[in-house]
Amino acid sequence: MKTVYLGMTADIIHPGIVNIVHQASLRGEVLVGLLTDSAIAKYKRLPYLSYEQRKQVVESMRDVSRVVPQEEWSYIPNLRKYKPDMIIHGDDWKTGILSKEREDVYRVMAELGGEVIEIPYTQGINSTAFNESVASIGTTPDLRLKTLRRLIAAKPVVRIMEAHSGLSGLIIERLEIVKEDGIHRFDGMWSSSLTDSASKGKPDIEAVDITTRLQDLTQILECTTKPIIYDGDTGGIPEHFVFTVRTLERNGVSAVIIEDKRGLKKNSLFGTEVKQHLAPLEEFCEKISAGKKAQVTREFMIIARLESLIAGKTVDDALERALAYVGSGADGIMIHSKEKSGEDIREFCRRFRREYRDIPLILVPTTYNKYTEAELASWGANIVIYANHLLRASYPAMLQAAKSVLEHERALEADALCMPIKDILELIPGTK
Ligand code: SPV
Ligand code: MG
Repeated sequence: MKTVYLGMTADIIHPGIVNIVHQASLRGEVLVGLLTDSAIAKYKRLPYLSYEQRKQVVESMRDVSRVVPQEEWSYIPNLRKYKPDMIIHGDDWKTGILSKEREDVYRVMAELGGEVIEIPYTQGINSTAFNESVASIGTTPDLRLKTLRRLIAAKPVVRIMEAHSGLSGLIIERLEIVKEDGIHRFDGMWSSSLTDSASKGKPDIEAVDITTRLQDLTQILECTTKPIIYDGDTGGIPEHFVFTVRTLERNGVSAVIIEDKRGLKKNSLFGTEVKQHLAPLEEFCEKISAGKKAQVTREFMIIARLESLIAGKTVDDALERALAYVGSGADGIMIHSKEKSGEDIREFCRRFRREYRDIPLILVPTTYNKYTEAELASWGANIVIYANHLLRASYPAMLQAAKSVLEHERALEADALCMPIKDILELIPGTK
């Protein structure tokens, strides 16, 4: 019996997939290479179902003989490993992002003495179109909450951008750019205390209460599906923090980050220009434990944020605290600094990674912004947060338009600074 290799994601099983599986089974035993989350994450959004769930579905298909993991987006490693007699694919890969892969597959199959079978693509039915319609339905709090942990496991570095409104959330939800190494997109959103406060004309001193911040977060939840990391400031007193944890979980937020400061919180980027009071280590450990005990789901993450470097203390101090916080149950560590060089952060990462290889490490490179995500990942970072950029970008744009109207005493000149009316009308589905 010949073997026919078929790579698939199998998040949504539709007639197009049933057809290709059947076509494969007419030619031999069907060996399905099921793409893992990390193989998919490079090019596409994570599937709705986990690998194990997708495997269960595919294994139950009558025409499938065996399911093996395909760990890479490329078919080549599995073709070399399993040496199938044939590989089958829809002819849609002749153009677009898969055409280069097609060439490689032809070359390798020729080397292996195998054959490439192309079958006509089932018109009108494909996973991408299905994914789009599923995305338009939205998500559930449970699905959204779990996605952050899956992304951390699937991606070398998870890319998070600040959102402070439905509109900024939509940019993060939709924006994609195609680069040589795949499609780049943001993986999720940061609900920042700085930008939430600033957009209300309030200082970043925990003056905007959680109820108000949650009302605004609801706008983002309503029009997006990607995971959210919530900036919990100091977390307040433990007796209050436990309620915050449950509120966030109920809303499908994936993680809260709380910082080890106490008293009147001032924004970290002031550094030692203002008095930054660090919380005593034991006190902060208790808050983390209280939060961990309060959470209902297994997947929600409580991430401890170290403010030692912000308060002018040493990397030693930060490290001692990090180890204690992990010991108290923190699911991840965020280390913050306002130094431009990044040297303090790099040293911390190196030393922290010597102690813990797998605890997620979160960096917020607002000041040390010369480093790329790949460089930060090589230091040991799992998540990179761009903490305030959409709000900071929008303010000068608004200011410029306002100045132009004042200057010219009419709006004609400001028009060139604005998006066309047609575009804003078409931006949000359902406006017409
Ligand atoms: C925020 O975005 O509110 C943060 C990050 O806490 S920072 O402003 O750098 O402190
Ligand atoms: Mg903040």
